[in-house]
Amino acid sequence: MKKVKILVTGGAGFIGGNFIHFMLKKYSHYRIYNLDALTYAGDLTKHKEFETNSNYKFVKGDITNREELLQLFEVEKFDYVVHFAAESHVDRSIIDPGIFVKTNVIGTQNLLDAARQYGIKKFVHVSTDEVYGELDLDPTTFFTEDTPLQPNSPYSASKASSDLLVRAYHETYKLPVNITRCSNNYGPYHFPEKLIPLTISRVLNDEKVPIYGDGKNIRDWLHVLDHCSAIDLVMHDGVNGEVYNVGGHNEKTNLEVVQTIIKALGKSEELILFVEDRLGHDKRYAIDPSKLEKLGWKSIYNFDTGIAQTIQWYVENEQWWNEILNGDYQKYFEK
Ligand code: NAD
Ligand code: TDX
Repeated sequence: MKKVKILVTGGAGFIGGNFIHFMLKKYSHYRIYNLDALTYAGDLTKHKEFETNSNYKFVKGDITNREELLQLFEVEKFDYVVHFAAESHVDRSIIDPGIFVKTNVIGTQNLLDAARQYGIKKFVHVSTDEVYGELDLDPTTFFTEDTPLQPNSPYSASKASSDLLVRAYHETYKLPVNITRCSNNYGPYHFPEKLIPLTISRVLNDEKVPIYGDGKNIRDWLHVLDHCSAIDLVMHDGVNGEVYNVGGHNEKTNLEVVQTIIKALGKSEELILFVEDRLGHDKRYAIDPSKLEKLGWKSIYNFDTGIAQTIQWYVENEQWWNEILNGDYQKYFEK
């Protein structure tokens, strides 16, 4: 049987990496191409078990390199594109916005052009709830797919820009696209610059955990495997041109998240260090996932079980995150 070819961009990162695991374990007739530039956030050790799997192929490449990308599409003739590759960390975007525009906007446009030129069944663009801006603390308000785009950070502005290009390629050229906008993911292989893995790794090392501002900002936590099942569903059944929000109604303040981790690891709350607030820090994110649920999606994880498993994973995989912490990352963290 001819294999269906899926191009996954950013598959050496956190969510793309989990998505590749999820798809290779679920389907035997898909051949996955992992296109990744291996920036500081990319790591291939997570795919070691698939190195000899004929359904998996790593391609080192940069989505901002248009010619290279067109050449790859010319040779491989992909059936699907699932686009994760991005600069993804808000704090880095505050320090250096330029690379966010280059990768997230120009890189996405290059991919859209390649998909248009060579034809595909579906282009899934993985975006974020941050494009909607922030909600106030009223717990009855949620982001829906109709919430206006009001990004507040250079990161979310670059993601919103890429979303608008994806939409335009559907409206103008009838490219079969979907956009997914998910809340904060957590789970295995989460890069330790983000709140949950940063907290777990620092608490395990008895180091202070920086909490921005008063710690009352709220995020809606989604287990990465629930996100993967959502993308799988949208890729196959999403109505062309539609946006789908992904979230599991797991709202927590940052302080609650950090306290949960400290408690689970049997350490003292004296490790908490309140520090200066993030510039433009969004107060609250919360997703209404009912449109995706109507399509057939259901989350499996609640925060209590998901965070317990995630902490356990970090305890058992200390070598993975220690290697990252001992590399160039340290210079960024100090900055
Ligand atoms: P990540 O930073 O862990 O991984 C990004 C990957 O993209 C890395 O492997 C990196 O090497 C690769 N990459 C970066 N620039 C590239 C380029 N120019 N060409 C090719 N590859 C490049 O990110 P993540 O957390 O896995 O996020 C994946 C996607 O999901 C992003 O688009 C992000 O905006 C979105 N998202 C993430 C979250 C979250 O909580 N992590 C939530 C909502 C949306
Ligand atoms: O050291 C920290 N202390 C702290 O209080 C860090 C790193 C974060 N925080 C706060 C800021 C946020 O309110 O914790 C919250 C979560 O921060 P991040 O993990 O940096 O995530 P966030 O900024 O919410 O963005 C994430 O979710 C949406 C991803 O990084 C994005 O890629 C995604 O689009």
